[in-house]
Amino acid sequence: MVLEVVMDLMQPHLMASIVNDGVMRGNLGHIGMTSIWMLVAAILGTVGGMGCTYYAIRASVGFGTDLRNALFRQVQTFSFRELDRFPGGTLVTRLTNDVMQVQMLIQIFLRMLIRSSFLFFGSIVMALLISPKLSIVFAVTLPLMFLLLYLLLSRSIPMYRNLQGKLDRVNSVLQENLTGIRVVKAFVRATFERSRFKKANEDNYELGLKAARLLAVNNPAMTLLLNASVVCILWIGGAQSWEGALEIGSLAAFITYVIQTMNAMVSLGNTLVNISRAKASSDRVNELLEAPVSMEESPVENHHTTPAPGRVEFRNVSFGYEEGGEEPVLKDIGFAIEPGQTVGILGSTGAGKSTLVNLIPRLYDPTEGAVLVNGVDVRDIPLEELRGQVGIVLQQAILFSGTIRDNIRYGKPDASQEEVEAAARAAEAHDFIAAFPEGYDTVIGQRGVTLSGGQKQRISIARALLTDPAVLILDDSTSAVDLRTEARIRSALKARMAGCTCFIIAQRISSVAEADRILVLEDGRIVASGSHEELMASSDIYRDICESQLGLEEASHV
Ligand code: DUT
Ligand code: MG
Repeated sequence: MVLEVVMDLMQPHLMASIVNDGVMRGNLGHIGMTSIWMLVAAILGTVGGMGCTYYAIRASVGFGTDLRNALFRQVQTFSFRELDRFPGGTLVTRLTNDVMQVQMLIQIFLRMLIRSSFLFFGSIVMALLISPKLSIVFAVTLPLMFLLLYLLLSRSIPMYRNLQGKLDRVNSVLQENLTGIRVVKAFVRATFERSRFKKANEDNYELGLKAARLLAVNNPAMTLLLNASVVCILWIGGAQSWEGALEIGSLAAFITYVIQTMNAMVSLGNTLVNISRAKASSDRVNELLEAPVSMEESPVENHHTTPAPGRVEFRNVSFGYEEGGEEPVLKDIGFAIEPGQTVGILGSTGAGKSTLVNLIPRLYDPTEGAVLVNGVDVRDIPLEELRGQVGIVLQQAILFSGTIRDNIRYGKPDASQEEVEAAARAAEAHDFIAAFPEGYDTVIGQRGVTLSGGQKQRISIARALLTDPAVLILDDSTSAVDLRTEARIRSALKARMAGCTCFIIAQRISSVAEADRILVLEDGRIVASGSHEELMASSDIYRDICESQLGLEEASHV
């Protein structure tokens, strides 16, 4: 860049030499020589410019790539709490659009900002060298120029920052619609969504137009100022040249330097606008990078390894999603489950069942009290080890794009075909998988769209079974499976997971009636606990639930 700018600064100087020493004195040889020098300077300048562009792009693209990697790494360290704070949509925007903006900024910075500042100061120095007297013009034009720029920037910078917010809005409406497009269609809300998008899009357009108008007024004003100063220079410089104090070629070069100075200022202004625009993006990127990760691994000296099998204990556990304030979701939960026992958890929707089991593999940390596995606080067990021992089937079955086999062995990538098949059989998934023409090699779409809800649930159960966990948690994992299949899964599980501690969350009494222990959760508290027979004898709440389901399809079974 320095090479390009120096060559740019040389050109008017060489031009002046051609006029002064060549044209005015009729020296054809000098004209030829100097022209060649001008050509050489132009070529050198171009080479410098190309080199600068290449390295600027290389640096900025490399920076963008590193930044995206760093962000991705950061997101991977997030616990569920941070994931709640940054929903998927904004993560995508931040990792793509915002990183892109910052990347552009680096490039602009490396090229335009450096070029403009060098050109600005260089041209002033060159002009001073030609005629200190004429340079007085700068004393008038520069302050005026700064004033104009100040007016422009002070008004356009907030506008552009706003514009980034409008763009965010367009992106988030788009994002929401893409993920929810099926719901939009099912409720015939396309017209509404279209107008919502149109509104966000037009807001963006209008603000963009307003900012552009500001620039449209500014540029002619700058040009006016520029032309006025050229007239002044011609006026004063013309008189000097008449008196022989200034050669005509030098006057022409001087004017060129003034024009370069002013152009550099205009592009400096534009660069500043761009920078302020990218500032919004870089703030958003930083917010993500600097988000404190709430779930720290405890120091190594506190670490305990827990030999399987899994004994699970809750000691006076309370938990709230919002820190402080709000009423907690779980209140003073206490129970202990011996290895190999099966626990059923019942409770109306929103009672806190999923929240409770999520504390076992430490997807969240309790606000008060402690969760213990084999007598050790889960916070003192290395995360990887803990989660290796606790297999959880989350309430919402999420599969990855890829083959069914790869999905099942997600937690144990080196599992053999026999192991995969055995897990699939226990989850009652083998038969429908084998019925696909390509069997376990069947590729499923991005969210497993080619499978039914019950099929997805069974594949996620197989995925959890394959890792042979000491503690298995099924969070309403058979809700989309018919009763007969569910009963078969239950007996297969009993055979396969003998000795494993199981937590089964369910809505149907029949799913948990055989459990060693049933916990009934209501509004974040355990209101009844015991085996089916004990609860039938002692708990009104449990009997109520039973009676509401008895007489329905499950009566015979229970
Ligand atoms: N909740 C949150 N944030 C979350 C998840 C849940 O605030 O990320 C609230 C909603 C509800 C309570 O916690 O009031 C308990 O939710 P949970 O998902 O534990 O309820 P559930 O018993 O599993 O309900 P369902 O049977 O509908 O799965
Ligand atoms: Mg739930």
